Amino acid sequence: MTLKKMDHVAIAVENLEEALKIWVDGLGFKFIKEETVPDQQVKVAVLSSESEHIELLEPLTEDSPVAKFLKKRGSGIHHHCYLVDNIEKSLAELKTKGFKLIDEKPKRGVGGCKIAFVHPKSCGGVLIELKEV
Ligand code: CMX
Repeated sequence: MTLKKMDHVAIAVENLEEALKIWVDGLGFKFIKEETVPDQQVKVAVLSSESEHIELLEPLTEDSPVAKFLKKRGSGIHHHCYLVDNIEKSLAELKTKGFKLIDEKPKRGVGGCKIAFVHPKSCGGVLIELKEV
């Protein structure tokens, strides 16, 4: 399988408006867009620097993955996302290699892209998102 390149790092936040003060007003990231992703129960702010982008994730519901993460660990890096050419093929390859998949089939992420998550227990404690654009 080829992870083509990193797409973004996602950061779990309690409140997007407050987080934007840090990342946009303070650190100088450019605000690209805000979007709700119903499949993942999050509101997402996409930000960019000159060469990369990050996503800030605010949970929409109490029992969503990001809400659980915040309760357990507080605000911080939630996952890394990597681009792949063919997400179904990549998931099948990772499964064959013994990785624990959270999503056996892709879901819809920001911009309607196909996305799927690989469990942090299989990836040295890091939640990995695969994305096909
Ligand atoms: N990174 C690293 N480890 C994580 C983690 C994360 N983001 N989220 C949970 N974990 C760890 C927990 O710390 C816990 O570890 P221990 O057993 O050592 O304590 C373990 O995974 C289980 O965690 P949990 O709190 O019991 O949570 P669940 O098992 O219910 O869910 C997970 C964990 C990863 C399966 C769930 O968060 C998930 O399905 N994630 C994928 C979807 C997602 O995160 N969506 C939001 C982002 C959407 C987007 O960007 O579009």
